[in-house]
Amino acid sequence: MKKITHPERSILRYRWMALTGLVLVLIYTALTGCNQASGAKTTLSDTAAVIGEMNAELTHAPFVPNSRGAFQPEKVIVKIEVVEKVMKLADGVDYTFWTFGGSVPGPFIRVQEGDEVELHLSNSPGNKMPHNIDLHAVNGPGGGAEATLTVPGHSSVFTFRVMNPGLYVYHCATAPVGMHIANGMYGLVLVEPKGGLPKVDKEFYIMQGEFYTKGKNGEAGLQPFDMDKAIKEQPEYVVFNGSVGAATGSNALQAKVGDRVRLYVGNGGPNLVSSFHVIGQIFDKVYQEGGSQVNQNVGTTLIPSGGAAILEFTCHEPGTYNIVDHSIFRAFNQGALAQLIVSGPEDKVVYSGKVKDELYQPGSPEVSESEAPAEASIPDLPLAERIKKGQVLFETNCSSCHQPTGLGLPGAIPPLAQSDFLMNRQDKGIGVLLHGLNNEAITVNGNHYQGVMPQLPLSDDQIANILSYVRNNWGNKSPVVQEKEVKKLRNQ
Ligand code: HEC
Ligand SMILES: [Cu+2]
Repeated sequence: MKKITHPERSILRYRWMALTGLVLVLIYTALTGCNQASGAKTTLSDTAAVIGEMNAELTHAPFVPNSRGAFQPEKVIVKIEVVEKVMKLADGVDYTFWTFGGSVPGPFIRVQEGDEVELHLSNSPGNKMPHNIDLHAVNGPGGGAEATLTVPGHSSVFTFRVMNPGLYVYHCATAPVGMHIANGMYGLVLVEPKGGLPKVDKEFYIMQGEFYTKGKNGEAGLQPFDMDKAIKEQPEYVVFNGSVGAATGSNALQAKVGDRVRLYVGNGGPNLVSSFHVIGQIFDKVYQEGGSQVNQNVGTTLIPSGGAAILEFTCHEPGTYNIVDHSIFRAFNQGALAQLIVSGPEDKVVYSGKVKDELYQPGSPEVSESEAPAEASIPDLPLAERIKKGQVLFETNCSSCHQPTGLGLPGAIPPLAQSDFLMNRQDKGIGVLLHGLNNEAITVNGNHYQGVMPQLPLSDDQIANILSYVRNNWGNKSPVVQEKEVKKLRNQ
């Protein structure tokens, strides 16, 4: 403290001014109900008492670190290494990712309100670019970006107090910022409120992001970043957890009937806003934008670029649930698809499944089975005609899942192109189209699938057309499928 050397009078005047100031502040506070000043003070004195020191448990998506449980502020040391490396973006497609901790998204950081975080950011000596980290959980310039700008072969350290509970995005903010994010540099930090979030059975970490490759979606090989497409916001891939199929099929999230599930969902962007939805589930609790406001009973929630949300629901019914960006072409054509497989007993009251399937032909007189023409009287059509009609039917009924290429979606939807499962079947695939496949485990060309192929309301003639087309396209070859063959199996 500096010694006061002013004459007595000025000290008095200073005291008087200070007192007036304080009175004014009190009046202002009383009038506006604004207690920011005292609020900030409380937070600071609370956070001042940091007991102990620990290394943070960091996890890669879809896993989430355990809650510490003990709610007293600690000094938490978080060590993240930035690694630039080639990894798979889609089947046959590679990309040079820039990563926090070697994965996209980066590690999940879980801390508690009041903690002091000591963040160590190392830039691997093999890297080419400088990097840094901007954590949206930081109160301070650049969210830490300025304090952590690090060249390859160096390491930076800074500390921050987490004073606001919530779920926050972190990302690299080194110029060109968009490019660092587009290459995969993002992750989530959860600041648990005092007392913690309520306990649940399963917690998962999902993060969306887009990729802008020079080559079109599906074009094989190592794909460079395309700045023009990024500026125009026209990605080739929109994915969850860093690659197409990162959380589908054998990588799907798993839960049981009765489980309470909590999803920590982030959107790294760099550009798109996510219309996040789990097909067949209702988020009975949504911490909107990762904040403290809880919304209830939501079907689709918006997650801004650079934002997050905490979503909860209870699994009532077994099955495979597709997790999508409901800007739906992104899901079925660009990769924004994950899956949750719920196992356990069915509850027919909650969900009956299909109970009936009838032909619906408004205008034409009802045709009962017995009056329908006998198999023998149904005419055969030539292969070329069936293929032509079948192609149109395929495009409207099947290609959204099996894709126009017939290649399906890795891990989620099996291929029809050169499918040994389809081509070796005695019934030519008629049974699959008549009845669908309800969560049956099947193997197609050595890959395992367990999904739902819906039973579609198709007539015998239509099924014959579709199968004639499918079984003679994309390198498949086999005889025509006739309507009477379908009818015969339907009547069995
Ligand atoms: C909603 C998505 C969806 C639609 C629409 C769909 N399928 Fe499927 N299909 C699937 C899934 C998922 C499976 C795998 C089911 C399993 O794992 O048991 C499958 C399996 C199949 C199989 C057996 C596996 C294989 O690859 O050979 C055939 C054949 C098939 N579908 C044909 C079709 C045809 C033809 C259509 C259009 C009439 C169609 N599907 C429409 C999702 C779909
Ligand atoms: Cu970077």
